Amino acid sequence: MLLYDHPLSSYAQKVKIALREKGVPFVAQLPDGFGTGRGDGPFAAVNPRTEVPVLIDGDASIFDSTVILEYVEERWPEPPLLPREPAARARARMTEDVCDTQYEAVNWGFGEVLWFGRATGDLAAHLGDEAERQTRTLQAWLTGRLGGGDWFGGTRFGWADAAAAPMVNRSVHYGLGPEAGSPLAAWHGRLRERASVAETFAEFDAAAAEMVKASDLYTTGGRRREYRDHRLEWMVKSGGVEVVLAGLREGNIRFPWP
Ligand SMILES: N[C@@H](CCC(=O)N[C@@H](CS)C(=O)NCC(=O)O)C(=O)O
Repeated sequence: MLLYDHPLSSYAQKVKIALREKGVPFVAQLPDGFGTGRGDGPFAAVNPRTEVPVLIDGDASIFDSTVILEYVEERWPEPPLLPREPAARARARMTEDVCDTQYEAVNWGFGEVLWFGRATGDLAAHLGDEAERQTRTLQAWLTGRLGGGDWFGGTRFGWADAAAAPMVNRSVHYGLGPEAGSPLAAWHGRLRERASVAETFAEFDAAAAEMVKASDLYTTGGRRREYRDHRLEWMVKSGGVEVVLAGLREGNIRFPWP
């Protein structure tokens, strides 16, 4: 089984955690031409959006991390990641949805500034402040959903944990992690001790160290960053419309297919 992957992608991390929880072996591969938006080649053939993750399982090729997660849960039901009770299942899926849309966008936007230097001076400081404020809001929301449990579903690691893990861990990487001693920090500590997550976070750490060296890839290096839905919204609502306009002028950002 092949997973088109980028180790920094929170969406791909969510899928890898799920596969590892279920003990499903896979080979992770960075697609050729990733980040260019090129519409030819084997990657675009299986996902016209040219986004990771994509799971290839025999004749089935599946894109979108939520769709993949549903597939993985149905194809390898044990151990289950979703709880049995309908309201609890909906709750897990809502946590995932907020992580995939609002939380991921904040992390991504902060990365555009911190890793790729898309803003400098006052604008960079402002976007950094916005990322921090919004991160705190999202972490407070997640803390409420965690409640007094070890995991988001209570006593069992599950769907919402897999979805939230890469988001909160990315904040930790940025120095915006939950306050030491808080329930969310304790949850993050438990995550790091779990084999499926530890392996996935180690891949993230290795790729993040490389990213620092390749920080001009998306500004002068021929790659064009995809500005889509929640990410584009984040940049605009947080005061970075100039970043979008400059990227369009310089041809180093793109919008999604088609
Ligand atoms: N909704 C999709 C989003 C996937 C996505 O945006 N992936 C990013 C990496 S985090 C990507 O591959 N972007 C393509 C690019 O930057 O060229 C999912 O959940 O899988």
